Amino acid sequence: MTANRARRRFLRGSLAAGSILLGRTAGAATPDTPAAASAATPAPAAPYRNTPGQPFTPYGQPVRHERAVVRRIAANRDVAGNGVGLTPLEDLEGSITPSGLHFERHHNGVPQIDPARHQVVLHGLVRQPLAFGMAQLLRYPMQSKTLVIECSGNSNVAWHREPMQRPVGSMHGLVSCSQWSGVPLALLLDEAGVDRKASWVVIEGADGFDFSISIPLSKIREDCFLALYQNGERLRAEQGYPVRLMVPGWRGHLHVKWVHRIEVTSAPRLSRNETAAYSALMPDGRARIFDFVLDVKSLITTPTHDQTLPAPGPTMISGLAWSGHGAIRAVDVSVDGGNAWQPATLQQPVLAQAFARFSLAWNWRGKPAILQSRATDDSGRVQPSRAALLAARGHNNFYHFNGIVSWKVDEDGSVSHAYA
Ligand SMILES: Nc1nc2c(c(=O)[nH]1)N[C@H]1C(S)=C(S)[C@@H](COP(=O)(O)O)O[C@H]1N2
Ligand SMILES: [Mo]
Repeated sequence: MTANRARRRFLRGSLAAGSILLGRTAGAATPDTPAAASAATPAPAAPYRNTPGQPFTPYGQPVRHERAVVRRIAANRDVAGNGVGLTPLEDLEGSITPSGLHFERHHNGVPQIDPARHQVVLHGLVRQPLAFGMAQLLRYPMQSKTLVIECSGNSNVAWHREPMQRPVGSMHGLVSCSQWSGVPLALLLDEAGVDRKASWVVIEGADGFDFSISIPLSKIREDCFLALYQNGERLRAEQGYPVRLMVPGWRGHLHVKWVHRIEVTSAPRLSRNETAAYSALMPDGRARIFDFVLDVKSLITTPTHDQTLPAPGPTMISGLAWSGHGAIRAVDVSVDGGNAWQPATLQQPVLAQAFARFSLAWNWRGKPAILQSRATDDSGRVQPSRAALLAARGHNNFYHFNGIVSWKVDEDGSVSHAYA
């Protein structure tokens, strides 16, 4: 459906519902009800109409009315520095995650690095080992890409046997999307001169956890880069300041933060974070390891648990879709638990390996409903149902959930998480 057609349909719906609301609340409309939007008289002059406002500020912050929009932190009580902060997806619109709300996943806390003393060492199977200070790196040609990072542990509660009752962000908020700017690794590798025997690259972070990851040399050369900027400003400490690896479309744990060592090798390192962790035990007892690419996935971000639909009538269903394999081609939405599907509108432009925002105007008739979204990417891959994913991967899983997520709307308008 085109955006225009969707908008016309939604407007027709809201006009009809608006007049019903007006009938019901006539005389009692408050400025908060949608009915008041058409019935209101101009507000009395507020003080800011005739006095100067607040002074200038060196760095803008969210306004106090939005103070509740924050990451939810789940820190491991037994291991200092290990845990996550989840993006409150239900509070956001569009397809860029504000830097201060980008999810965070650390294994040993956030190191406080002085950029003047930090270096990235490039060594191993190269003609000339090199060390780059941050001031040097900043002088290389840069590229900018809008990219999703999703932790492999995102949505892991969806493997549980019972649906957990939490808002979408606190179950599925280990995914965010920023514009990242930095230096293509191919440039630095060419400068060092890569040996013919090389086939892997091991990247290591400076945090004291030995966070190292092996990535095939072909991917590193194709599109990986060292990011120095996030959404136009230098990286946040939580995102890897002063320098992090970006691996477009691949899983979150590969995006090594606080990079200080890059070793060109002929074999993967088989570090903890690519063997014991971030691999998956299959029903036949074998493990999937080096399972790199983000599967196609989508989530309805509103309505979600903890929200209540105010009244029957027009309701916006909105959410996010992404795929490591390319761009999102379509998102279909079902309001009856997957029997009938309607195409949602995608906000333009739709970028490869980035969030695509979808929406669908739905006329809720006050009856129970099950809301679902299903994404298809431009490689033709389709997001699987939860049942299909469980059948393929078994019940031993913790990582890589990309099944369809369902939200149940009850007659009273309350929304809960459901398995359908
Ligand atoms: N050095 C280092 N890099 C790291 C990690 C870490 O703990 N240390 N966590 C990884 C994991 S598991 C994920 S999902 C992403 C999270 O990136 P973010 O915190 O910027 O969202 O960083 C990855 N890079
Ligand atoms: Mo992760």
